[in-house]
Amino acid sequence: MTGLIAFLIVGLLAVIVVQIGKVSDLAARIRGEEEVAQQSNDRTAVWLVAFMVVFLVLGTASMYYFKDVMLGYGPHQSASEHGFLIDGLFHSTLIVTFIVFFITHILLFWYGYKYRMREGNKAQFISHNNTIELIWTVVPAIVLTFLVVKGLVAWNEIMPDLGPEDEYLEIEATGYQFGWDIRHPGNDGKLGTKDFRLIKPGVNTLGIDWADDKSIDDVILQDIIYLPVDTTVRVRITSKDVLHNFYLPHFRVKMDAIPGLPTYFIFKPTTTTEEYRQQLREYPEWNEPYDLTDPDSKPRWKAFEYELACAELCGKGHYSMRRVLKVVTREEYNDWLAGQESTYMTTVRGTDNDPRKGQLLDIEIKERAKELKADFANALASEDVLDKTILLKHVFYNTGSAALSDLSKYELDNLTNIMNESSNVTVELGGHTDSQGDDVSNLSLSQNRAQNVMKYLLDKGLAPNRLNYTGYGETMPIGDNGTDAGREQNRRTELRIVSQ
Ligand SMILES: [Cu+2]
Repeated sequence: MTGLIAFLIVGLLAVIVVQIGKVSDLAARIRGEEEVAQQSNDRTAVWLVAFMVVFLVLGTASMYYFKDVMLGYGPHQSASEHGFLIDGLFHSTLIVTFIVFFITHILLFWYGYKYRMREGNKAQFISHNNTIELIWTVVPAIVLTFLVVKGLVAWNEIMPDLGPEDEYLEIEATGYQFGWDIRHPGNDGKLGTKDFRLIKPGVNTLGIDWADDKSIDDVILQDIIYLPVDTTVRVRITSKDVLHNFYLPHFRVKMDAIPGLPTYFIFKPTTTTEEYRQQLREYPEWNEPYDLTDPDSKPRWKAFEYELACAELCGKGHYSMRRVLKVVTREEYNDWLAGQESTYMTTVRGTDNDPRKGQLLDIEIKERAKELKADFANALASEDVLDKTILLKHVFYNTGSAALSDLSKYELDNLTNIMNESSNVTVELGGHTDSQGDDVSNLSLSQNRAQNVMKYLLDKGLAPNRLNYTGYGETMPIGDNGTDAGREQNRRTELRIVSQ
C-alpha cells in the first residue's frame, strides 16, 4: 500500500513538473525568451545556495547524531594503549577532510550563484596559470605530507617487534575457513615450536611439535579467549588456507593472516570487559534491552563482549569466525589459567601420536617425587603401626616376570633420595600378587620382585643393613581378587618402616 502511494506521488510530481514546463513555455512566448531565461537562472542560483545550506547543516547534524554509534567516538574509547594513536590519526584526517569539504562546497555553490548567466557577462578563458597550478599542487601536498608523516610516526611506534628481554604474553591465532585456532602458551608463557611436516588432519592440525618441552602446557582454546589487563600481548598471526584478517576492533588491532607468511601484532589491553561495560552503561542507547522482542531482557551494556572477527571476506562462512574475548584482572586471569588443561595432556598424551609415549615428563617425575616424599613423611610422623606401610605406586614389573619395568626407576630413584635424607630409617620391602595362579609360584614371584627392588636400591648405594625384603604372595589382598581392578590393586610393592 505504502509503495503504491509513493508511486502515485512520484507520478503526480512528474505530471506537475511537465505542466509547469508547459506554462513557462507559454509565458516565454508571451513575455519574450530572454527575460524568462534570466529569471530562471536567478531562481536556479538562489536554489543552489539554499541547497548548499541545507546540505551542510544536515550533513553536520547527522555526524553529530550518529557519533555514539560510530566506533571510535562516544562510548567506544580504545581499550588498548596504542589505540589512541590510531584514533588520533582518524580524528586528524576527519578534521582536515571536514574543513576541505566545507570550503570546497561553499566555493562550488557560491560560484554557481555569483557567476550565473547575466546580460553582458562573458566567460573568461584561461589556458594556463602558474599561480593557480602552484596553489592546487602545493596545498594538497602539504596536507598529505602532514597526514602521511603522522601515519608513519604512528606505524613506527606501534609496529616494532619485542626484544628477548621484554615481558609479554604471546598467543597464536591461526585462521581457517571458518574459525580461529587460538593457541595459548600455558604456564610457561612460551609457545611450542611448529613444523608443517607434522600436520596431520584431525590429529595435529597445527603441526605442533609435541617433543618440544614448551608445547606440553600449550592450550588450544576451545571457547572464550582470556587476556590479562595491562599486559603486553604479542599475537602470532597465520592462516591455513586463504587470506583472513585478525581484527579486534575495540583494541584497534587489525592484521592480515596470510598462508605461509607469519605476521604479528603487539598490543596492551588497558580496559577490562567489565570496565568497558561500565563505560557503555552511561549511554542511553546501551540501556535498551538486548533482545528487542523481550523488554525484560538484560540491557545491552550487560551483554557486551569484546570480539575477535575476521576482517577479510574469506568465503561464505566468513561471519562465523567471531570469537568472544575477555579482558580480566590478573587474579581472574590466573584463576582461569589454573583451570585450563593443556592440549597435549588431554588429547595427545599416551596416544600413538605422542613422541613421549612410554616416557615420563619432568613435571610427572617431580609430581611423583613430591607425593612419595609426603607419604614417607606421614609414615614417619604417625604413631600407628598400620600407617608405617606405604605403597610404592609407580613400581611395576614386566608381565609374569620379576624384572623391573623401565619406568620403575623414577620411583626407586626418588626413594633412594628420601632414604639418604633420613639416614636412621630401616625399611622392609614387601612384594604382593593377586590370587591368580598357584600359591607357591605367587609367593616366589613376590619374593623375587621385592628382592629386585632391594637390589636396585643397593646398587644405588643404600647400606645393606637398612634394607630387607619379604614376599607375601597373595596372602594380603587390599582389593577384590574377583575383579580386574581389584587384582591390579593387589599386585603391588610396599615399603614398611621397621625402625626410625
Ligand atoms: Cu576469514
